[in-house]
Amino acid sequence: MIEMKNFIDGEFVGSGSGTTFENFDPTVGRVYAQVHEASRDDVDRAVKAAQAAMRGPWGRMSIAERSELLLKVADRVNERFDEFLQAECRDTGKPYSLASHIDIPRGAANFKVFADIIRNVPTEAFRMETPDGAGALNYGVRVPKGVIAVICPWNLPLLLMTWKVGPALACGNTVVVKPSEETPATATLLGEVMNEVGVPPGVYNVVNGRGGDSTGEFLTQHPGVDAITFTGETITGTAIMQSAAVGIRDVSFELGGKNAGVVFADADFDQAVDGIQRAVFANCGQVCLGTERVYVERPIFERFVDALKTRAEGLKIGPPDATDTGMGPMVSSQQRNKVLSYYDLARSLGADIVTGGGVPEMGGDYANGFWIEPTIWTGLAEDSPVIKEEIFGPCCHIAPFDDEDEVIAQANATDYGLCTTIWTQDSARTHRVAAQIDVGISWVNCWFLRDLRTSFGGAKQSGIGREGGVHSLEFYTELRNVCVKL
Ligand code: NAD
Ligand code: 6OD
Repeated sequence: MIEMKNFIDGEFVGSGSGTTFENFDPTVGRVYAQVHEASRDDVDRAVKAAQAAMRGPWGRMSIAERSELLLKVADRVNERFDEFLQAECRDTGKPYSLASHIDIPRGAANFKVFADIIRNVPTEAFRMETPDGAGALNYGVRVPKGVIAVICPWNLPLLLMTWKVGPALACGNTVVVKPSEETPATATLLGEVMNEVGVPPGVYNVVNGRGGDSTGEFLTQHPGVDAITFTGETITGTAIMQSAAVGIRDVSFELGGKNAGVVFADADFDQAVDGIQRAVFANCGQVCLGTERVYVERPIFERFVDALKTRAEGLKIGPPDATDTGMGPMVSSQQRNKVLSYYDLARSLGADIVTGGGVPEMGGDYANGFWIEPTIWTGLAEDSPVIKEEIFGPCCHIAPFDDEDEVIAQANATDYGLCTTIWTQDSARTHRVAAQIDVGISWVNCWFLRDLRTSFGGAKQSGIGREGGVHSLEFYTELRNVCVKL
C-alpha cells in the first residue's frame, strides 16, 4: 500500500495525530494509498515553516534567483513527466492521452510562464508638483503578500495547483497547499521536486486532509495565513470567505459554472460538434469550463443532436493507459452518485434521453470502478434544476433557439458566469454575442484554448478576481507606493 505524507518545511512527515485516510483508484474502485491527515498542529507547523521561509532565504532571494529556481522546477517536472503522469492518472482515472497533453505539461508551464513574467514587471512612477516647486517622486513597488493558502479541487489536480503555486512563488510568497482529499498524489510528488532543485525548506508545504472542520478549515482559519486562493465549489467558497473575514484576508476564488455553448446555424458544423463534444465529455465532464447547456439554432438542431449522440456513443470508456480510451471514470463513487442523481432527476422530469443515463458494464478488474455513461438530454424546461445547477459530469442538455437575443438571454439565465463557447462564422455576430454574455471567458469557434498570459476567472457566482499573466500579480503582491520629496 502506498503511503502519502504531508510535506512540511522540506520534509515528508506523517500525521501528528496518527490519522490516515483512504485514497481510491477510481478505475477499480479500490483503495490504493493511505494518506496522512494533517491535524491542526500539523497545519500550524506548516504555516510557521512558511512564515520562517519568508523571513529567511526565500525572502532575501533576488527576483532573478527565484525565477531561475522556478525554471528548474518546470524542467524537473518535465524530466519526471512519466511519474507525474502515472500518479495523476491513478488518482483521477483520467486518460493518459488527456493528462499528457494538458495536466502535466501545463503543470510545468505554470512555473515557467510566471518565472518569465516576474522578471519583466513594470512599475508606475509619478512626478508630482509641490508648493515649493521642488516636487516629489512617487513610485510603486510590488511586495509579496506573505503566506498563501492554496486550496485545490480534484478535477485537474496538478494543473490547478501549480496555476496558483507558480505565480505565488514567483511573486516571492510562500505557500501551504491543501490538495483535494481525492487527489493528493501530484502535490506530494512536487515536494520531491522542490527539494531536488533546491527550493528552500518551508517555501512549498503540503497538508493533506478534508475540507470543513478538518485540514482545509484549519488552514483557512490560521491567523498566519495572509491570503487564500481557492478553486472549487461555490458553496465551499462561501465557507472559506467566512474564515477569510477574520483578519481581513484577501481571497481569489475560481468557483463553479453552468456554462452555455451556443451554436449558430452558420457555424462550421463539424468544428462545432468537435468543440462541443470536448466541452461536454472531456475529463468525464469534470471541467469547470465544461458545457452542460447547449443551445443550437433551430435549422440545425436535429442534425446537431444526432451528431453529438454519435460522438458520445463512440467514446471508448476505459482505463488511463489504453490508447483508445476517450473517457475515464468519475473521480469518486460520491461524485458519481451525485451525477447519477441528476440522471434520475432528468428522467423523472420527462427529459428525452438521447443517449446514456446510466452506468456502463465494465468487466474484469474494472467491474467496480466509478464509470458512468456520457449522457445527452433534450426537452427539459429551462427552469429545471438539471439546467440550473452544476452537475460536473459527462452530460448536457441541448435546446433549440430561434434568434440571437433569445439565446443571449438563455445563456445569461444562470447564477454562474465562468465561460461560454460560441460557434458562428459571422464575425460581426462573434463580437456582438461575446459582448453580451456575462462571463469571465468567451471562446469563439474553440474551447479551452488557454494562453497562460491571459486573464482567467468568473463573473457572478463563478468567482472573485482574475488570475493569469500579470493579473496574478494583483492578488499575489501588495502594491506599495513610495513618495520621495525632492
Ligand atoms: P470542493 O469545493 O468540494 O473542494 C475543493 C477543495 O476545498 C478541497 O480541497 C476541499 O477539501 C476543500 N474544502 C472543502 N470545504 C472546505 C472548507 N470549509 N474550508 C477549507 N477547505 C475546504 O470542490 P471539488 O468537488 O473538489 O471540485 C469541483 C468543483 O470545483 C466544481 O464546482 C467546479 O466547478 C469547481 N472548479 C472550478 C474551477 C474554476 O476555475 N472556476 C476549476 C476547477 C473546479
Ligand atoms: O487552464 C487553466 O489555466 C485553468 N485554470 C483551467 C481550469 C480548468 C477548470 O476545470
